[in-house]
Amino acid sequence: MAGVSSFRSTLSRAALGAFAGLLAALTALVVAELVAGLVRPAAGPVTVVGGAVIDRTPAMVKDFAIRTFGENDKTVLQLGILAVLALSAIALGVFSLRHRRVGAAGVLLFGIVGAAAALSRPDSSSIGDALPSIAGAVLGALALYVLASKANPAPDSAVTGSETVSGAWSRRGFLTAAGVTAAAAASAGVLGRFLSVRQGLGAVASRESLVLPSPASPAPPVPVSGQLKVPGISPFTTPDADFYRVDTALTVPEIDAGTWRLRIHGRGLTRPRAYTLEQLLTRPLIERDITLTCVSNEVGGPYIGTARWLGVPLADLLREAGVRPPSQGGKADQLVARSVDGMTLGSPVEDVMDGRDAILAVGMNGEPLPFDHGFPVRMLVPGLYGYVSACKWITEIELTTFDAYDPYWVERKWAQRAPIKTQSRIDTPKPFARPAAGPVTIAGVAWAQRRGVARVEVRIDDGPWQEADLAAQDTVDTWRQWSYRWNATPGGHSLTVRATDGTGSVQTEQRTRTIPDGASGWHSVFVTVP
Ligand SMILES: Nc1nc2c(c(=O)[nH]1)N[C@H]1C(S)=C(S)[C@@H](COP(=O)(O)O)O[C@H]1N2
Ligand SMILES: [Mo]
Repeated sequence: MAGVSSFRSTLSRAALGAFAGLLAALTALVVAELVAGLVRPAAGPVTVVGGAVIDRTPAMVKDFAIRTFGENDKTVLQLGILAVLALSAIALGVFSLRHRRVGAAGVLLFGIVGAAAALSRPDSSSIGDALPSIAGAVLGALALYVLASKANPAPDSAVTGSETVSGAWSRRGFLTAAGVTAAAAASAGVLGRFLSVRQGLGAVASRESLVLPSPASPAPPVPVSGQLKVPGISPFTTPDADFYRVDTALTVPEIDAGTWRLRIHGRGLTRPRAYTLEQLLTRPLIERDITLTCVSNEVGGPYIGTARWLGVPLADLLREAGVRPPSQGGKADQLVARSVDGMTLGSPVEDVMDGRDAILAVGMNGEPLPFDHGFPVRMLVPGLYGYVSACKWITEIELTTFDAYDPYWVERKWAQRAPIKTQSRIDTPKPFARPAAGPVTIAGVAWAQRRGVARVEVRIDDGPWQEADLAAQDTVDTWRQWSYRWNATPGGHSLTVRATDGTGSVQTEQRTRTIPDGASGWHSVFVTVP
């Protein structure tokens, strides 16, 4: 009997400890986020630890995460961090019932890890970035210490056996302490939320009040014959809300356009330059349709989209600053773009200055850039995968060499140079669809930026390659829609597509992985005709 009841009381003591631990951890987190709201939102512990994890994740794992969780990869990471914290909090809480000093010290240790992560972030510029984690940990440790004390019998109460333990600790004292802690955490949480919303307001207002000038060189309208009306095909222009997003930012930078600056410096410049957004907007702007593609896109994958971009021609800006391409004796062969969150992307100077429409974009489909896509300014270089060209939230351009500097992804084993490979995708029918026998429209998109798409062919099972109908080409920098009328017969069928680019090269059948310079191979879809 005594055994059972002491087991039960041990269990309820453990629950008490777990509860204390969780409450202390919650306090720590909420206080840390509140202080981050005051110092710098991006210095919050979950953001900095998440960022540090992302940076240290091997490319294969990162590729797996993007593949498996898609654009939810960051949510999964944050939930993972919170789960680790919760489990540690429970363990520390239970442990602190017996050793409350050590338990509290354990909480402080987490604070030190958070502070170290904050200071090691590439966008950290001040020791103040350690403050959120430290402040949170101090208050969390205090909360755990007090709760653990209240959960124990007062020192002078006689403990005569396990039966009396549960009676000896001050239930009321513990509940009061827990209530006060919870209320404090809740108010800190509300205040923190308020502060971070207010911080973002300046950026939001600057975006809302931004009036995009009309382009000196507008894009011609997309030809009507460039847009097929097949249900299920990707629209020629991808709406902003549907445009894929790939980046390492756990907190999307919200930049106030009024304080934004772009610095250009490095080799071959007569002198460093700096531009405000206003200065950029007084220059002649160009408007172009450009299809952006991610190197992490699997064959048949979703990380591609086309938008109408408005911005400043980058080559003009560079030429004005004295930069020459290597082919004309320029000293720098790599242009490194740096974002406010410390991301670096390197493009060949030769490509940027060879006459293609490399731009510093301010507008996307008629609107200022959405925050997710780089407001206020991002770079785009047609023909290059995003990770070597499309810097969002750009704030610095440095002219250097490929020998002298490896940007973020190159340091992580991706290729230094990465022109986009010729690819095609079947949008409809979807994999494992069950279309009725008879005429079925197979359709999709094909792309080979800078070279253009000259031909698309479709193959049913092991049959001959058949020419698909092509939508009119918008430009060589955009994808091209295609369709093929198939007379479907009952049974299982595999549908395959391949494209030929403007130079006459046929898309290779050879399957490669996304690492190091983009996936290749043919896209196939299996369907069953009932
Ligand atoms: N600052 C910053 N810019 C970035 C990235 C990033 O992680 N940080 N990712 C790049 C990659 S890998 C791609 S494919 C494109 C994606 O742009 P999008 O999110 O607007 O589609 O942005 C590029 N620019
Ligand atoms: Mo990418």
